[in-house]
Amino acid sequence: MLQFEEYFEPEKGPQAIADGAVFLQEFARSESAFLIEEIRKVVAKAPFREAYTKGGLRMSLTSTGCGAIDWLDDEEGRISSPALGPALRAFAVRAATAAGYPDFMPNACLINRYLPGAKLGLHQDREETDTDEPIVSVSLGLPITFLFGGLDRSDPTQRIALDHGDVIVWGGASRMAFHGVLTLKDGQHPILGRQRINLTFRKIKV
Ligand SMILES: O=C(O)CCC(=O)C(=O)O
Repeated sequence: MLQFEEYFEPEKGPQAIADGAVFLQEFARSESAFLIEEIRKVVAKAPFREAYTKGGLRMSLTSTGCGAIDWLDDEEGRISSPALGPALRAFAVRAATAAGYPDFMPNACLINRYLPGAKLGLHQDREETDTDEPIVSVSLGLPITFLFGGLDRSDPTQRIALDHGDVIVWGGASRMAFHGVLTLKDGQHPILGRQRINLTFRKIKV
């Protein structure tokens, strides 16, 4: 049974949520039109597809991505993903810098799409990623509750309400923290409609 700390109520501006983890409320809001256009370009080349856990279970979200992502399987086998463009990379570098990681140089962006009812259970980002580098995570569209725990799955978990344009960066002592999101509630976002899109910028080992 998970234990939850008190509901986290962020203020605007960089806010530490754990050692090495920073919440940047609304950081991406003014750039959301640009980010959505970049997502559209990626999706035109690499449409959202079903995602599976390591154990082969189908997840409730769909995903795509750009850059050094080689986990985009289709029926014919692996496909090469579109390049991670310089403007998207520059955005991620700005977010990482604001969170205290000025040397972050991502080479990939995973794009997850949640429709109402989709969720992502607690997990660590370890597969294929460089665990010395932070993760920059951007929320667009419908709001969701983000779960941020500790290094053990059973550690207490903070709940953070994420809205359109919010960014969370975790690295250092928090890089391997368990995290996930609760089930997306139905709603209508003025720009993205009935969905939430999450970008995670990563450094993938190549
Ligand atoms: O959707 C989110 O906010 C979390 C995404 C995530 O944890 C992941 O892609 O590993």
